[in-house]
This record gives sequence, C-alpha cells and structure tokens, in this order.
Amino acid sequence: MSNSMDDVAKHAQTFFIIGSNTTEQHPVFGTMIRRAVKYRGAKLIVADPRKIDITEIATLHLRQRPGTDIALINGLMYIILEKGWEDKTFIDERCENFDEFKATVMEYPPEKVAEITNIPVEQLYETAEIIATSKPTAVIWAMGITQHIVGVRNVMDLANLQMLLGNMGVPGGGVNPLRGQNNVQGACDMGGLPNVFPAYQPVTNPEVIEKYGTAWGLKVEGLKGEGENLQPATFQLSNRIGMTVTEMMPGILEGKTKLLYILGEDPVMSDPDTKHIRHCLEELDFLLLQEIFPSETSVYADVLLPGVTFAEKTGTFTNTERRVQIVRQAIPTQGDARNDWWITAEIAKRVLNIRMKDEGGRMNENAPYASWNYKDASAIMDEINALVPSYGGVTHTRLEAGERLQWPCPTKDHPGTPILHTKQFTRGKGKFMPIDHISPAEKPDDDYPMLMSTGRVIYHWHGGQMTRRAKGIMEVYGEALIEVNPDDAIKIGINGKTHIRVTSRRGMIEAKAWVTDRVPPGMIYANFHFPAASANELTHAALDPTAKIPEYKITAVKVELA
Ligand SMILES: Nc1nc2c(c(=O)[nH]1)N[C@H]1C(S)=C(S)[C@@H](COP(=O)(O)OP(=O)(O)OC[C@H]3O[C@@H](n4cnc5c(=O)[nH]c(N)nc54)[C@H](O)[C@@H]3O)O[C@H]1N2
Ligand SMILES: Nc1nc2c(c(=O)[nH]1)N[C@H]1C(S)=C(S)[C@@H](COP(=O)(O)OP(=O)(O)OC[C@H]3O[C@@H](n4cnc5c(=O)[nH]c(N)nc54)[C@H](O)[C@@H]3O)O[C@H]1N2
Ligand SMILES: [Mo]
Repeated sequence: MSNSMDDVAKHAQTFFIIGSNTTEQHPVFGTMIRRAVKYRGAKLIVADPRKIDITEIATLHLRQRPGTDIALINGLMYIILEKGWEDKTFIDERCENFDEFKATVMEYPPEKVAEITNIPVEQLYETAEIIATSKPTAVIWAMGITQHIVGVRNVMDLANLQMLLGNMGVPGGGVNPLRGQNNVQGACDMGGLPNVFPAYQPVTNPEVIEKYGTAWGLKVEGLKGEGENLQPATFQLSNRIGMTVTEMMPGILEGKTKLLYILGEDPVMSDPDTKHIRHCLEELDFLLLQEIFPSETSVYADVLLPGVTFAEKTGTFTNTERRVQIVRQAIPTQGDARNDWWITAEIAKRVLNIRMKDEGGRMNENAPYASWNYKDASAIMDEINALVPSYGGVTHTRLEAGERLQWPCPTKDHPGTPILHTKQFTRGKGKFMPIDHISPAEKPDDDYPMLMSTGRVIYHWHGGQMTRRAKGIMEVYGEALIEVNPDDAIKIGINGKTHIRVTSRRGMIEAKAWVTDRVPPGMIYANFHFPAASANELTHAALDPTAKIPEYKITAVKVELA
C-alpha cells in the first residue's frame, strides 16, 4: 500500500474498492472500513461482479462483467476529464505523458463502456462524481484486479486514475493493493522474486552484483580449470533473471527445470490446471519439500523436511502497509522440526560448497556475511539492516521496544514512512500510461457457456492444509460450495437436488451448489480449499505477460446436474 490502514480509515472521504472481498479476506482492514462508512459517513464504491458482504454498506455497487476493469476505469476517467474534475496542478507538476494517455481515455465514452462492462451509464456518472468530488479517494484492490492476463495493466490504470485526481502522496488517498499472505510483502522485499535482490535492486545491475557478492563472499578472485590449464578468474553472483513459479512448472516438461525446492507452497492445490501440475511433478527429477504438514504436493516429494509453524518461530512478518511486525516463539518446536531459516541455511552452505568446487573457486570466508551461521533470527535482521537500504533502521531492538516501523526506514533514528510518494515518485515524475481494454484469454462459447470465477471463502485458507485440520471450522464449512445464480439453477434443473458437475477444457469437479444472487446469471464462483472439488482442476495457465500471474478469475465452463 502507498498509504496505511489507519490513515485511509481516518482520512479517506471515499473508498473505491475494486476486486477485493475486503471484509471476508482482510477482516481487520475490512472492519476499519466498515466503521469509517458507518460512523464517519465516508462514501464507499464497490466494483465487483459478486454481491460480496461489503456491498451491503456500499453507496454504490458496480457489477461489472469479469475482466472489464480497464474499460470501467477508462470510462470513469473519460467522465472526469469531460467534467473538468481532474487535478490540473498535480498533473502539471508531478506527472508526464498526459496527452498520449488522454487520447486513449477519449476512446472510452460512457455508452461504449456500458456495453463492455454491463454497468449502466448513470452509475458511471454517479461513481465519477463521487470519487472526484468527495476527495481524497483511497483506491483499494486485491486479486480481482491482478489475477488476469491484464493484471499489470489493470494496476497501471488505477495508478492513472489516482494521478489524474491528485490522490497520490496525500493522507486518505493512494494506491492500496491488499497483500494476501502474512509475509508476502516481506518475501518480495527480501528478493523473493526472479529479477531483483532485496529492496527491489535489479539482479542485472553490476553495482548491486558487486555489493552483494562482496558482502556474501561470492566475489572472489580464484583459479579456473585443471592442471596446466589453470587460469585466474573472477567469480561473482549471477546476473541472470530467473523464472517465476508459473514458468518453472511448465519448464519441467521442457527440460528447463530439473529440481524444485518448495518451501510452504502446495502447488497441487494452488497452481492452475491441476492435472497438468501433477503431470509436471511426476516428470520432475527431484522434489524437495519443506512443510509443516503432509500436503497434496508431498506425495510427489523425494525429500520432505519439517519446517515450523508461525507459533514456533521468532522473526518478522511485513504486512500489507509495509509495517514490519515482530512475532515471538510461543510454543516449543515439535518433533524433528527445525526453523525454516536454519534448514535453508544448511542447504545453502552445502550447495555453495558444491558450486565452488565445480567451478574451481573458493568463497571469501572473511567477507562479513559469508558464513550462513546465524545464531538466531535477530542475527539475520542485523544482516538485513546492513544490506537492505529500506530496512536499514528496522532493528529487532526497536521492534521489541514497540516501535511501529514502516519501510522505507533507512537509519536507526528514522521514524519510518507511513505514506509513500509525498514529494515525488520513485522514478521522479509519475508517468501516465495509455491502457486499452483487452478481452480475457478464455471466453464462454457454445461448449462451455458459463464463466467461472475463483477465490476464497472466509472460513478457509487456500489449499486448506491448515484450516481443514481445524474441527470447528470444518463444522461450519466442511465441503466446497459453488455459488450459482437462482436463474441458472432453474436452467440447470437443480430443483431440490444438491450437487452439480462443472467441466472446463482441462477437467471436471462435482460439488454442492449454493444457490444465491451473490453471483450474477451466467457466472459461478468456486474455491480451491478442498482437494475433492478444487477449482484449479478447471482453471488454466493464461499468464499476464509481465507479472506471469495466471488468469484465475476467468474460466469458461459447462454446468450440469451431477
Ligand atoms: N479467509 C481467508 N482470507 C484470506 C485468504 C484465504 O485463503 N482465506 N488468502 C489471502 C491471500 S494470499 C490473498 S491474495 C487475499 C485475496 O483477497 P481478495 O482478492 O480480496 O479475495 P478473492 O477471493 O481472490 O477475490 C477478490 C474479489 O474479486 C472479485 N472479482 C472476480 N473477478 C473480478 C474482475 O474481473 N474484476 C473485479 N474488479 N473483481 C473481480 C471476486 O468477486 C472477489 O470478490 O486474501 C487473503 N486472505
Ligand atoms: N483458483 C485459484 N487459485 C489460486 C488463487 C485464486 O484466487 N484462485 N490465489 C492464488 C494466491 S493469491 C495464492 S497466495 C496462492 C496460495 O497458495 P499456497 O501458498 O500454495 O497455499 P497455502 O495453503 O497458503 O500454503 C501452502 C503450504 O504452506 C504450509 N505452511 C504454512 N506455514 C508454514 C511455515 O511456517 N513453514 C513451512 N515450511 N510451511 C508452512 C502449509 O501447510 C501449506 O500446505 O494460491 C493461488 N491460487
Ligand atoms: Mo495471495
């Protein structure tokens, strides 16, 4: 998030929630927004094809056709420009490329947008007026925006909207993606991405390679070759961009991936097109899985290493508003389990030794962070403080003392940064991007006439390895339910029966129907919490070209009685 939860809950005059089931999937923040709407009178626009819980308190609920968000956002910006509601000073002083952007937006008059999105023209005008006049507006989104082949373009267009309205760098405004997993933000910050080192420093930047190579003892002068062919050589960190998960899996069948080390993921449940994933894992040479439970994926593992749960570890999680939070070990480690960081370090040491031996080099053992012998989690944080600029001042000591720190926090006396981009953007000027609507990869047709959207329910967590083990939860929600609109239920002939069969070009599942107007006619909604009826048997791996995220939100399906 560019802003903070407290900040937008306190200062936003309007919340524009687009593609986030906020009260069910982010209940803490959802509650803060609910209170702001109920007690402070803040306005709330929800753009979501489904009638999710938070729409009950919305000023307006826009029910767009799935996969048409760009048309919607462009349509709103068209009206804002038509009425002269844009923030001219902000655009002039802080942004560039306005004219090219405007030319694209002008291609999206309300009538055309209504046709693409199925949102009435009057609602478009009403929405534009609310977000442009009850300022600042905080834009909030999650997977309804990103899990599309246009995920990145959707996000860029929301940034366009906020620059157009001058809602960036101000309290109560901003672009606010809600991060999902407890530490997904921290994992990205620490370089858990194929193209960057920690703090988003590109792996292709020679200065960054030099910096980390030196610190980690991996920039060494050595010798290469054998016997008489020994040559002096410099070893350094690779500057090659790696693969994303969604490239590694198909990479198995292309011979590009030989070995996988999976840490806390259950791809048989969570990756698209389960049959294909199972096939890939069968073909894989070697799978090392680090887990807290046997999972659907563990049957494919050659080696299963027991990591520890959140309750057994000390360390930090970085949340959606860039706040680093300390967690402390509450119960003793169970059985043979070990800290995840310890296991990773032990593997890393051995891999490094083998690599060095193969290449004839030697690590520089005097380098400050070459050893991988960490005493505890705070020793890892010391290294982060030294090497990751935005975390420079986020020390365990400060966190233990109760300081609430949000990065960037470069030094030990820096208070942290609740709001980003207050004076300028990371690249300097904010660049308006001309973004056109593109149709989803798969469209309903004669064979598969309905559209399936997928996501979560409040009671379960992803593949359900943790929540399906909780008795109380299973009593409340013990099997997969598929949301079906009453009109469709009549057409399918449910009429007192309970179970439906859903088929896509990849597979088939059978589950109980939940007949409800939460979904519009023509659309069903399924989850991936239960192996017996996981939506991912049906989904497909059409990827966003930049982020490589799959289009989980749109699959063409056929629905019949089971
Ligand atoms: N209980 C629970 N909470 C969770 C999780 C969990 O598994 N269980 N997972 C966590 C994780 S990792 C994540 S990423 C988050 C996800 O949090 P969210 O993204 O809020 O949840 P989703 O269920 O993926 O769906 C988001 C919304 O997008 C809507 N949607 C579908 N298609 C479109 C579209 O084309 N356009 C728009 N605008 N909206 C669309 C759906 O109707 C849905 O309401 O939740 C986190 N919180
Ligand atoms: N159809 C469809 N598919 C989706 C999505 C969707 O909306 N629709 N959403 C996608 C999204 S946003 C996400 S984030 C993914 C999530 O997908 P996954 O990350 O695969 O799912 P999780 O169930 O969160 O976690 C995987 C495993 O981590 C283990 N685990 C938990 N804590 C620890 C720990 O501390 N250490 C170790 N070593 N293991 C641990 C659990 O036992 C679990 O089996 O699913 C994606 N898949
Ligand atoms: Mo997620």
